[in-house]
Amino acid sequence: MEVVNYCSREEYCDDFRRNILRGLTAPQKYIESKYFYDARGSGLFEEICRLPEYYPTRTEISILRRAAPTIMKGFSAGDLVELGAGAGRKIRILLDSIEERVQTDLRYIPVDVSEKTLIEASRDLLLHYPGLRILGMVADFTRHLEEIPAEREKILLFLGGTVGNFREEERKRFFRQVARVLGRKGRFLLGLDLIKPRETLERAYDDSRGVTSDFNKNVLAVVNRRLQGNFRPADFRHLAFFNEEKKRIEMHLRARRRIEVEVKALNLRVSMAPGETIHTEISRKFDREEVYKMAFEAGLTVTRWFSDPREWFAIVEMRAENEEVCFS
Ligand code: AVJ
Repeated sequence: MEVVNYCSREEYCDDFRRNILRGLTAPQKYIESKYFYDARGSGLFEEICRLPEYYPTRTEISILRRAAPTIMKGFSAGDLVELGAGAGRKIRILLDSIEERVQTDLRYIPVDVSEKTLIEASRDLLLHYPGLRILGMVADFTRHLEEIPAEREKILLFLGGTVGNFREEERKRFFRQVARVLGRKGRFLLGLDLIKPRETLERAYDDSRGVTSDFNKNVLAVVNRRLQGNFRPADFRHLAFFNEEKKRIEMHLRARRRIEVEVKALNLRVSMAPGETIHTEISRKFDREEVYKMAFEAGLTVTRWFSDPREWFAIVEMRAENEEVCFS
């Protein structure tokens, strides 16, 4: 196993400070959802994935199981690049679908901002696939996509529906970068949550056991710890609703009373009126037409569409549209 690191702590902290300052002084206060995932937040997210109401993870895994042989057919030499790899559970489904008699020369390239997660997951994976080559990239997939090795044919995986957390302009930029990185034969596998009845969506983001509420409020503890803040999570209520016009779940933290908070490291005082909210997440839901349009705008073509019988979630395969050449 080899690991390369593209993230510096200073850069991360500068970015964090800037983002929090901007978000907490905006007319509609916000905190970006990428900051949910410290150690406790990642643990709470794992717990969310096991909730009966939270359908995306379970649905995506069932789709992946069925699609894996088709996806992997003929791909015996090349790189499997996974953005936001996490615990590495999904890659196993792909590796397990390769017929045993096939000789492979595959390399797994997990990309994750957490070096600890990356190394632990890779060690674990090596116990099951001793011959697998692994190149871990400690990197932020919104910034370091160009660092992905270009030489070999690749499948780029971005699963879990995380693309739904991007704002529209971030998503466009991301897709264009992906198109560039893919190269001539590369494929992009994207996990997307689809539009469905409001009740199902809202239950998934406001579960009866309150795990999503804890997950949402944990972001305040992240700000407190990193920037010497004194938010009291109990002063806020978890709010999650489907914004039909914008086709997205929104999560907010709503002040139960008047709030006066100090964020010492930013030299910032924050006041909130009762009922005022901090917007903490968007989770965009898509339909087929829109996916085709997004792909097209970035110079990508949809080549396969895998879904579940209820069409609650999709794994979409795309390729970059390249100019034709006279050799191959
Ligand atoms: C990690 C982006 C897939 O948007 O559904 C889960 C995060 N937020 N419950 C999502 C999340 C609230 C999740 N993703």
